[in-house]
Parts: sequence; C-alpha cells; structure tokens
Amino acid sequence: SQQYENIIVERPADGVGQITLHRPKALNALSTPLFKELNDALQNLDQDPSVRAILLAGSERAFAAGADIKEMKGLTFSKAYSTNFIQLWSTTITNLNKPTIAAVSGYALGGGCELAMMADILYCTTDAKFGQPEIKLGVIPGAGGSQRLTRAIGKSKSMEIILTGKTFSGEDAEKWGLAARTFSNFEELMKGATDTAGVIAGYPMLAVKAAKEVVNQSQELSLSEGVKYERRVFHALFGSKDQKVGMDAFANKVKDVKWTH
Ligand code: CO8
Repeated sequence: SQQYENIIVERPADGVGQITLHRPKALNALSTPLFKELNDALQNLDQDPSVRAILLAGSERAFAAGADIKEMKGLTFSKAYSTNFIQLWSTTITNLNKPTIAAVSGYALGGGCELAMMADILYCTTDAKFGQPEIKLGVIPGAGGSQRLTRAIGKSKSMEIILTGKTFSGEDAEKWGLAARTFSNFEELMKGATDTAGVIAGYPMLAVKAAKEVVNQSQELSLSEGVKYERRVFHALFGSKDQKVGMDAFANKVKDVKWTH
C-alpha cells in the first residue's frame, strides 16, 4: 500500500481487505491517478487468497465528491468518445469475484455516488449526503448513475434527484432501499462494515462467490432465466468440498465448522 498516493490499503480483520480513498484536499474527487490506484488495489485484493471480502471507504467528511471536475473541464467530445471516458473506471469494481461493501460517510456525489452504487452492499451514516449533481455542471451521470439509482429506488425518485441535482440523506437511502443499513456516526459505520465483511469472509469462498454472482444476475435477467441460472449454480455447489463440510457439520451438530475455502 505504500506505493499509493491517493488511497490506503489495510487489513482491518481476518479475511478483509480495506481500501480507503485518501485525497483529503479534494474531498476524494475521483481523478485518473486515484482511479488507477483504486483499480490496481482492487485487483490485488481480488487475487489475494487471504482476502475474502473487500471494504471500500472514504473519510468521515467525504466518501467521494465526484469525478475530478478540474481534470474533466477541458475534455472534448472527441477525446471522451475515442477513449471511452469513464468506461474503464467501472470495469474493475463491477467484475470482482469477491463481495464489496461501500461504507459512505459525508459526501457521495456524482461519480462518488455511482462508485458507492457499484458495490455489492452499501452502508452509510444517517447524515451521509448522496446526489447526482451533474445537471448543475451541464452534464449527466456518466458511470451508471441513471441506471443503478433507478433500479434501486424507482423512476420517479431517480428522475427527481437527477433532474434537480439535489442531495438526499443516508436515512433516505436506507428508506428507499439503496443502502442496506445506516449508522449514527463514522466510527459505528466502519465498525459495522468491518463486522459484516468479517462475517462474509468467514463463509466458504465458493458459496460466497456463487451467491454474489446469482444476486447480480437478477439485475440482468428475466425472472424465469434468473431462477434457472440460480438453480444451475446451486447444483454446481454440490461439487464443492465445503458443501459436504457444512452439511456434515450440521448433521453431526459440530459448532465450529472448519471450512476448506
Ligand atoms: N472535483 C475536483 N475538486 C473537488 C471536487 C470535485 N468533484 N469536489 C470538491 N473538490 C475540491 C474543491 O475544489 C476544494 O478544493 P480547493 O480547496 O482547492 O478549492 C476542496 O475540494 C474542498 O471543497 P469545497 O471547498 O467546495 O468544500 P465545501 O465543504 O464548501 O463543499 C461540496 C463541499 C458541496 C461537496 C463541494 O465541494 C461540491 O459541490 N463539489 C462538487 C460536487 C459535484 O458536482 N460532483 C459531481 C462531479 S461530476 C461527476 O462526478 C461526473 C460523473 C462521471 C462519472 C464518474 C465515474 C466514477
């Protein structure tokens, strides 16, 4: 982690890798150098066999205040189109094998909100400030915000948020189903997120990977295709060692299951 300038990588608990966005002077604005480091660290954690869940956090004041506006302001259409600007940013995080939890405190605006929504589970403080304020800059969300927010909270609320650029609270995010849980302050948030990541990291890796995969498929497939997909993956887990370990442990009333992972 020492080679990074914009992020910090830590191991807060057994099996848990944590990446903290750390560009405090710019409220963690998502610059190209930051994203390169983030993608590199995500890939390393995803490939590290000792990591089984990934936590993505910011500071108490800001998860991330968006794409770096100062970097983006001179961008032209031809440059954006020819480099497929932003596409690369979301490819890594949405294709990880291991579950990701975003822990949001303070601002999660624009690309920051989009990044948080790319995680598998979103936790936040009650007073976190989410929003897609791109309209105020003469653009629109560009990293999936209009799609992921709408799938999470529905069309009317999403339209209102994206067309007005106004923020919504962590409390709203939970009420609307965007966030899984809220916490009263930053410390509680980080504790709760680490605990959940630790619980997930304690389960058999193949089952965790399969569970993440089938839930994600629900966002892409029709119900009948999704149910069939789930059943096939369910069948496949009977080829794993940990299915035998887990079910034998239950049948023999073993409390402390030793997973093979
Ligand atoms: N980009 C660059 N610098 C930023 C950004 C940003 N998004 N946000 C804050 N900063 C910088 C400020 O310029 C300031 O720097 P300096 O001290 O050098 O002037 C420093 O961070 C502190 O910010 P403020 O002084 O503004 O702090 P305040 O507490 O007064 O205000 C706000 C905090 C309300 C968060 C305010 O900074 C703000 O409105 N920021 C911009 C929010 C925004 O519009 N975000 C959306 C950006 S567009 C976008 O994200 C497009 C998405 C495309 C996809 C991205 C893929 C992941």
